[in-house]
Amino acid sequence: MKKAPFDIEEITGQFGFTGDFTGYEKIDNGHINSTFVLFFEKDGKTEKFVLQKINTSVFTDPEKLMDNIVGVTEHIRGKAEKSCAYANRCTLTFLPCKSGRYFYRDANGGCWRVYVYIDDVYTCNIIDSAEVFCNAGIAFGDFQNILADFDISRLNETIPKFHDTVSRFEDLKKAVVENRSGRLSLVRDEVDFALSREPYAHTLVDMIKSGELPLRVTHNDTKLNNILFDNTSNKGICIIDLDTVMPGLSLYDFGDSIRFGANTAAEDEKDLSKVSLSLELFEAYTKGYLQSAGQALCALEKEYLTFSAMLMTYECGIRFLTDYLNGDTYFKTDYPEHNLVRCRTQFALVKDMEKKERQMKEITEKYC
Ligand code: GN1
Ligand code: MG
Repeated sequence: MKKAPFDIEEITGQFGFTGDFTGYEKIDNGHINSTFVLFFEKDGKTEKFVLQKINTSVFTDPEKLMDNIVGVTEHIRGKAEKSCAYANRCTLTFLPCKSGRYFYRDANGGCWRVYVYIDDVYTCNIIDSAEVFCNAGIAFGDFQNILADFDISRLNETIPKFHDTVSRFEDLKKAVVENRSGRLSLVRDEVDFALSREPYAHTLVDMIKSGELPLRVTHNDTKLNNILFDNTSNKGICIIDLDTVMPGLSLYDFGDSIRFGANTAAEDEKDLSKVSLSLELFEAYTKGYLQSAGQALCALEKEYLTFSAMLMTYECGIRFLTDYLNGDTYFKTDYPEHNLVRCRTQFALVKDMEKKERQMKEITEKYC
């Protein structure tokens, strides 16, 4: 077995695994934390756990982070136990370490947490089945409904101003001025694209300030690969990656789902001719999401669904561009141009959505 990037004896001692460790797999889905599945043999059976190394440059206060996550998962479990036959598969179960906390800090400052692996599920990075994407919409809509009565004041702001698009826009302008990576001359077109759409950045932020849009418990990172789909039913049974659950706008969650899941290409596709907004997938998600969350949404939230997809895509493009200019200090990258490639797909998708705005609006109106 190749040497693991964690000390299994130390981790086992902390989280109390009782089987024999037989190996691990790395999961390469996220851009921030590092994730591994651990395998143990016990009484002739295989037990699996997920081990994550929390990125503490991004999540600087793991205590507050885990408070949010444990609070939210307990709330979901409490409701699921009353209404659902598979309550232990509807949310994540985190294990405490020896100190009783839900993360363990090693001698080098590394921060680790563990949850029980949920079996017989799959995740997707790209989807072509409208039916499964409709199920994704239902799953994120349900997530919002279940947490509608969770006391928002209990939530810590794990990353301040996370979807504050005005602040993200200012971050980009600062990165352009500082040009820390020396790459500015390579990205003039992308910077111009971002700057020319500044009004986008203000739209929702202004409506929060004026009190027109309500803050809700939101996931804030509703990528398709943050849903576990049941192997048999194809239903989205469990929402994962709860690090950014914070007060926010329902529109952030809707928009980010469309950004990632209704794109006909991967987030880091180099061939921009493959990037487009699938109206079929957009319709499927809208239908599922409004079916489960629609009743809770106000008229203004419904009116801005299409805009939110454009905004979240624009914001994500800005974030990748900012990181490229800053020298790739935030998102994990596989090669030097990775953030620029990701930025270009996002902006190509924004352009395509701008062309399809009228059709998108017709779809949201149909299901509202
Ligand atoms: C990051 O870790 P991951 O891949 O789920 C990021 C999201 C971005 C996303 C872009 C904490 O999510 O905000 O939308 O990459 N998470 C954080 O793919 O910044
Ligand atoms: Mg994440």
